[in-house]
Amino acid sequence: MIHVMRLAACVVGASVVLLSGAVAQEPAPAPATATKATAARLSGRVPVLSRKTPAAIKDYGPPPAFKVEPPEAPASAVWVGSGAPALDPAKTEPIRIEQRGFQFRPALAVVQVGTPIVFPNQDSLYHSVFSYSPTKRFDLGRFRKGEEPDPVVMDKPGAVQLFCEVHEHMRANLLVVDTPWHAVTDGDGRFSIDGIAPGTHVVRVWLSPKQTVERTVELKAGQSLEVDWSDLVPAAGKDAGKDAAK
Ligand SMILES: [Cu+2]
Repeated sequence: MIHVMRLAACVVGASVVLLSGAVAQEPAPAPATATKATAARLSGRVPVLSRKTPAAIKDYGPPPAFKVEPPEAPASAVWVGSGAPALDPAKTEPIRIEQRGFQFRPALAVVQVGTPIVFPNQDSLYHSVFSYSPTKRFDLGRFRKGEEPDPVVMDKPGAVQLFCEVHEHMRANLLVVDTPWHAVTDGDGRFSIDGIAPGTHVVRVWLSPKQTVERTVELKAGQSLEVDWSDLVPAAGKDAGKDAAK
């Protein structure tokens, strides 16, 4: 019932799917909405830092009774602007973060505030997903295949690190942002974000739990801007190996 007004406002926008979060509801600086004619695109390349991945199997004790698949290749994340109101969880399709091959997949995700996350276990043994991050603390307890826990709604912006209590090597990063314009890069750092309202925007590039870099772009109506930020953090190269995701 509370959301009737927001829904009505969304219908007015041309790009409901991308911009439903961009309808101003509060005095915080909300990004303007874009129409099909004015929507801009930002694409390009950012660095991807190599990461130490924790050993899945300790070199003592009996071998585990399951096969640990390799973790996903590292990636970075990019988001444009801030100040968009939260999505309505009841009207937002949940994002899946599976446990598969004894790894989180995806290992990096970026979602808008209000997005519910589901954690399906695709393995034959128990997992136990939890987060101690101040952005969202939760502990799903042990669950096995077919016992999908209730979705967890990400209700404020920030970073969430995910762990499994059973398998110490498992970890994932979830970035909760207050903008509908976001992307995870491919393994080469390439990204593309569509539907951005024209204007001057702060762009944030997440490289690791300890490194997020800002840039500012000016996007004109209908513009497709390609940036090469592959040397965004020239000094980070030599430290990249130390920058293990915790
Ligand atoms: Cu696990």
